[in-house]
Amino acid sequence: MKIILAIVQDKDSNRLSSEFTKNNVRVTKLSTTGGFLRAGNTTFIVGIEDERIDEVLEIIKETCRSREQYITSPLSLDMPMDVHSAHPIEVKVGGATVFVLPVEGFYHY
Ligand code: 2BA
Repeated sequence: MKIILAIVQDKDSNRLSSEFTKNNVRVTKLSTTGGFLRAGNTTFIVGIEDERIDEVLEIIKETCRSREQYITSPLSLDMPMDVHSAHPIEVKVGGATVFVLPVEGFYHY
């Protein structure tokens, strides 16, 4: 068994939830915040048998899109405000950032 942690954009999270449910993939959703943009995103925790990992990765890949976002405010509150920080910077976010982790034990009481 493995744990798949998938960080996705909020805009894709409902569709991804539905796809997981439709394909009988059990999942837990967390509301998370990206450290760089400091904007909300969604982290899915999926506990899955080894032989279904590719199937789950394919669902994520097919459902999550990458998008351009623009940052117009300074990224750090410690950063002094100057004329340069007012320029919008383009950042490409997603489709999904995915980690696959080993599981030592699984108990369901
Ligand atoms: P954020 O940290 O808000 O990052 C949003 C996007 O900003 C990133 O998209 C990337 O394009 C850019 N970015 C992040 N850090 C940067 C930096 N130091 N310099 C320049 N650009 C930077 P993604 O790479 O698609 O990441 C989307 C979200 O996935 C991230 O939101 C974060 O919540 C998570 N994430 C990405 N890589 C991670 C990692 N290695 N560990 C933990 N979480 C990660």
